[in-house]
Formats: sequence, C-alpha cells, structure tokens
Amino acid sequence: MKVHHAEIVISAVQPEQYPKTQLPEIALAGRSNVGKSSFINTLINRKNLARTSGKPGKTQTLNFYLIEDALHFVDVPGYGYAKVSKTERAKWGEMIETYITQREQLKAVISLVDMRHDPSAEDIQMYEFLKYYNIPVIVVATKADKIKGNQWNKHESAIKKKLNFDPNDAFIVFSSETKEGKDKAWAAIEKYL
Ligand SMILES: Nc1nc2c(ncn2[C@@H]2O[C@H](COP(=O)(O)OP(=O)(O)OP(=O)(O)O)[C@@H](O)[C@H]2O)c(=O)[nH]1
Ligand SMILES: [Mg+2]
Repeated sequence: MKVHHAEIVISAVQPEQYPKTQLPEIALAGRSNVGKSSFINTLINRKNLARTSGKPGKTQTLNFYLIEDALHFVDVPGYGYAKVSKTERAKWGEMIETYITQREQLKAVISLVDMRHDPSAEDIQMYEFLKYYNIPVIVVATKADKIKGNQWNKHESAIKKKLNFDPNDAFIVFSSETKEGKDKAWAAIEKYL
C-alpha cells in the first residue's frame, strides 16, 4: 500500500473509546522495545508518528492510527517490562484480552519478536493465546539488521520451533533500519483488508 495519509485517532483504554467505524484493524503485539511503533512508522513512511523511544514501556494505551481511510493500525502496549506493578500488569492483561477477543473489526495481529533471541515465555504465551482464539497471526521478526544475513535462516528456524509455529501463518524477517520485509509485510496485511 502506498501511504499518503496517516494520523492518530485515539489513545483508548476501554471499548467505549474505540473508533466507531467498520474499518479493518490490524494490531501490533510484542514485548516492550521489540519495535512495534517503529514497524508502524516504517510501513507508513513516517519517522515518528507512532512514538518510539529507547525507554521501554512507553506505549500504555491502545493507540489507533488511521491509514489512508482504509484501516487502523492498533499499537498495543508492550509486555515483559519489569518495572510495572502487579496491578498495572493485570490492567494491561484485561485491556488486551478485551480488545483481542471482542473486537469484530480486528482482522489480524502482528506478533513481533526480536529476531536475535529465542522467543520469551510471554512471546510464546501471546502466540498461543492468538491461536486459541483463532485470530490470524503474522509473525514479524524485528531488528534483522543486527544479525548477519547468513544467520537469518538459523534464527528463523529457532523462533518457529519455540513458538510451535503454524506454517499457515506468515513469517516475515523485518528491519525498520533497512526496510527489509516492508513490502512483504504490506502484502500479508492486505490479505485481511
Ligand atoms: N537496529 C534496529 N533497531 C530497531 C528496530 N526496530 C526498533 N528499533 C529500536 O528499538 C527501540 C524500541 O523501538 P520501539 O519501536 O519504540 O519499540 P516498541 O515495541 O514500540 O516499544 P514499547 O512502546 O515500549 O512497547 C528504539 O530505539 C528503536 O529505534 C530495527 O528493526 N532495527
Ligand atoms: Mg511503542
């Protein structure tokens, strides 16, 4: 998709605040700092519409971005951030679960994992959760620029094995630094629009 227009429409914490449109929604899930906001920015050719920072745990709300009046990207707060209280974590879980299990407009979840490492227990849990609810998943392995190209296959296989990856899902090697995987990511997303 060639994106000319993108804007944030709402930062929501509860369903009453979700946009009242029937546009398809694609959500981004993954641990804090994995590159969710950077992924959105790369796909829409913007430097910093979705706020990124070196500081983990920055995104605390469901941030809905309207893209070309064609879809919403939903930037979901990252998990696995140690400095979050039990109460906050429970609130986070409830917010995500409500959105993912009840939102009809949600067409697919992009599950981001750091390509350099084996998926964390929470990455595995998120993938299993999505499979359980039959939500279409696109797995995106981020920060590919930090690994040598001849190591990509090895890392991809290790990640798939740990996730018990369903071969019917898309798996995309991605870098917001080099734009590797950008076209493949759009192609995978467009199947759900
Ligand atoms: N080298 C490299 N750095 C990346 C890539 N993607 C993200 N980063 C960096 O990783 C850090 C975190 O990126 P974000 O996009 O803010 O991560 P996030 O998943 O949105 O984090 P939270 O909002 O805290 O959940 C930033 O410093 C980014 O510049 C990538 O593909 N390659
Ligand atoms: Mg973010």
